[in-house]
Amino acid sequence: MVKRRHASGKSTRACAALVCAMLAATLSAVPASAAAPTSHVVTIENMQFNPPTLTVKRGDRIVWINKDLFPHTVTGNTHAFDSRSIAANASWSYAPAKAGSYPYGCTFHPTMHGALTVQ
Ligand SMILES: [Cu+2]
Repeated sequence: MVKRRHASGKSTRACAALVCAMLAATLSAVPASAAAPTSHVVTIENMQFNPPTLTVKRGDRIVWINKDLFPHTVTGNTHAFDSRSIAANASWSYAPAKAGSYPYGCTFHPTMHGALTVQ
């Protein structure tokens, strides 16, 4: 991955710059190909993934946003993906390339479960 500086002259706001940058990249960097990928948002709040189940297409991007005051992870049960720790008010995104069913959870809180289906 090549890290690029902000190319635009847009003002950099003080709001959680990293999160904003990630979201902006997620929402604006989608190539205008024939089958444009869709972005999906899963909110992590009150120790729950919401929505708990989500069906997407290959190449779609899912953004998990942690709205709790403590960290969580988004970790596939088979470790097909693993966010590692997502801090409070931070987010993590993932674009699955392979179809399949991916139950996942939070390694910090074993009661937290979600499921991702990729078509
Ligand atoms: Cu958690």
